[in-house]
Amino acid sequence: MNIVVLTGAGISAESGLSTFRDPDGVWARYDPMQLATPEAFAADPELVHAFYNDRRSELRAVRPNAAHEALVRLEDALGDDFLLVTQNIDDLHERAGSRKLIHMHGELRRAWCRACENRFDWEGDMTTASACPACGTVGYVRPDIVWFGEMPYRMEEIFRRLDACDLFVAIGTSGAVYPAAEFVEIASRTGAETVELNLQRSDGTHLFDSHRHGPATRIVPAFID
Ligand code: BJW
Repeated sequence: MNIVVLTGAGISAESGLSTFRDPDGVWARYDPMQLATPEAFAADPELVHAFYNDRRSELRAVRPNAAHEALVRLEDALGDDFLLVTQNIDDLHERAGSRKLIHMHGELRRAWCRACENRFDWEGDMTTASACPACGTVGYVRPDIVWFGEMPYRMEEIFRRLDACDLFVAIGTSGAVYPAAEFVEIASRTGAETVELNLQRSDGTHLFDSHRHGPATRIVPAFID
């Protein structure tokens, strides 16, 4: 059985990271158009750096939970027939032990130099005075994160795996952001069974063949084990 799993912010909620669109979510406190677009970064890079510096330091204080760990057991059982695609920019999947993982919206702990186009690991704060470790240029380093209006990463590979999968499982995502919101329909069209595991009904629940609702740390291990 070939399985593609898509995760969103809900899988990391019980580790202590905020989701985006819940009442206490990131976008209830901040305007995404002022922080998560290339235009926002061009207009006020220090504001955008400060937002991601805070989130990078939050990440250091949290740990993977039972849902991240259950996905590692699924990967161990399926090998090459498994692919995990996450919209999350945290690194809790890899800290739990996931290896076959695509960060389609980038990673908080990675940086991208717009002068030399290199991408590299990044710890600590990033500012407009940060120098690229590859080319030395100052002022061209940005978080390696996919903002609104930018192309998510490795989409060809993701679409190919969705076309070939037998089971598509979405975990902890509202289905509000494209192209990830369309994955369920792509998998359905090619005959895959589709399952939603989420705290509550999402915008896309009706698109899935079945759904289980509850906290990820309970419903994900129960589904997998
Ligand atoms: C729990 C839980 C618990 C809580 N247990 N569950 C078509 C139509 C309309 C618009 C567009 C369109 N196509 C493109 C667009 C524009 C745009 C878009 O989608 N806008 C919408 C708002 C309408 N999309 C883009 O710009 C994307 N680029 C693009 O499409 O390029 C062109 C392209 C076309 C075709 C193919 C390929 C490319 C880029 C999107 C970039 C998103 N970036 C962000 C922010 C950056 C990172 C950051 O700062 O962190 O990524 S936005 C934010 O939303 C973040 C997330 O990854 C993303 C998804 O959110 P997620 O994970 O679903 O979180 P929530 O909060 O929404 O939901 C959490 C869920 O968990 C809830 O349901 C809870 O109930 C649940 N939950 N606790 C289980 N304990």
